[in-house]
Amino acid sequence: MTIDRRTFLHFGAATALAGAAARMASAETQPMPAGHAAAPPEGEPDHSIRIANGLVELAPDHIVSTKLYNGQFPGPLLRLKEGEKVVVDIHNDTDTPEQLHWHGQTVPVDVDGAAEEGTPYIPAHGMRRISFTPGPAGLRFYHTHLTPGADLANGQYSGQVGTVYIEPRREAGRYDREVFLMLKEFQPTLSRGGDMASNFLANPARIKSLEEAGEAAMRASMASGKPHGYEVGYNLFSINGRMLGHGEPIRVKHGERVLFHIVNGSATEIRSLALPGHRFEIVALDGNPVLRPAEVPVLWLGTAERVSAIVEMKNPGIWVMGDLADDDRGKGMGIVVEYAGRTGRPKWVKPMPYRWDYTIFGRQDSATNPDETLEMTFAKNNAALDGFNQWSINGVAFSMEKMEPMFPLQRGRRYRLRMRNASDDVHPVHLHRHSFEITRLAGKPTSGIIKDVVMLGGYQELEVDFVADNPGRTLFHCHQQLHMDFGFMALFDYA
Ligand SMILES: [Cu+2]
Repeated sequence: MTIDRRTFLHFGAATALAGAAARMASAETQPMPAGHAAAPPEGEPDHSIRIANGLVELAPDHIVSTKLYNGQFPGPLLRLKEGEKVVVDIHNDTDTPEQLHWHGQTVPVDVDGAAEEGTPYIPAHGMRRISFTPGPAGLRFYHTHLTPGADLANGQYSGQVGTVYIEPRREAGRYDREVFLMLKEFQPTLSRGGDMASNFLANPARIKSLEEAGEAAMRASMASGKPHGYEVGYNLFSINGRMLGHGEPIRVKHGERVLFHIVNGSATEIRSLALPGHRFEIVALDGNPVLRPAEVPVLWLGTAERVSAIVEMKNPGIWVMGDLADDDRGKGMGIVVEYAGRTGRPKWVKPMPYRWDYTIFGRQDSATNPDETLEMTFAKNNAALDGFNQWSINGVAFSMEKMEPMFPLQRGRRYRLRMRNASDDVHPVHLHRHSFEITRLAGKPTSGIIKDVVMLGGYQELEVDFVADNPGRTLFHCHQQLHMDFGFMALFDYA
């Protein structure tokens, strides 16, 4: 498809560059500490978000009490406009300070919503007003950014997740309407050893040295009498806050082209999604238009990843759009798609095996050379912290007391992160306040895929590049809540 989208992509790239240039210019003319913004204006806010406890009716016999945004789950969909400044008031009606993170946006430190970077807390029973210029365009989201640790009632285990859609100056593609989907689990519990899918990534080849290191560490831990470290499982699963079969179906017409904007709002889980008899034409990853839109039968989304995909409705019936895991779908992870004029029970058909491959959406050649490469090795210390796994980057577990930057950067340079995973877990790694380009995945050079979260397979390597063009402290972490809370974070810093 189509000249239109290609034209858009070029346009999009050009405006993104112009935006970056404008940001740098304005930063140069206003003498302010790195990464800090001017005080927000007075008057009425454009948006108001209130954090408070409330109830979510996942199904008539499954009502959960948790922290919410504006008393609803998901939080209100915020439609912002690229480049048009907004003022947002965040009220906190709870007894504990909060952080609200604008995931995937290139905002300053004091807006971003991460205490590790220096964003002020939203005080308990207080309010913070922030102001920022939304961008980049596309599907983003907002979520709480605390460190709940072993407290599964808090942090992103709660219902504090909402979608942001930043309207581009010109819309991509041809579609009839948009549907936003938020994937989210409730009622978390601790378990020993998980059942999370780990064999769904393409190019599953493992790096021998990483595997030997990881397996040796695990054997030593077991030999010392330790059990497997804790994992988190869930009792209830939902799309848009409703268990499968309990919300309104997505009502479609034959021939309609529906653009799905899908957010994985999970604290810890990787999700899959299929719609029997239909294919997804992926047009954007993490909100960024892809170079080469491609059709896939199944979506895989790591924690905090987003997919925008068009589905042409050409197979009339009543279908279950759901997770491939029978257990999770059985406990609610799905939504019914209902064609006009059709009746009957929703039908699920297990899709053929399919491996997820980011590289089909980009180019199979090398990206621009970086100015500098930063090496990172991720390791797990099994059950080392009161039964929880401890995680480290280059041997250092992040300290929430010290919050020391590990990687000093220089503004304007292009950095390559060479990430090596010495564990068997899949890690959805995330960089705050910047987007990155995937430049090598499981040994294959690639370019043109822009994201802010990417899954790194067990005992695999991954390289991403980013340009240091948004000064201040910048948090890098695994988006799996258990991993980030127990050491898997690091700070970049540049003026
Ligand atoms: Cu992780």
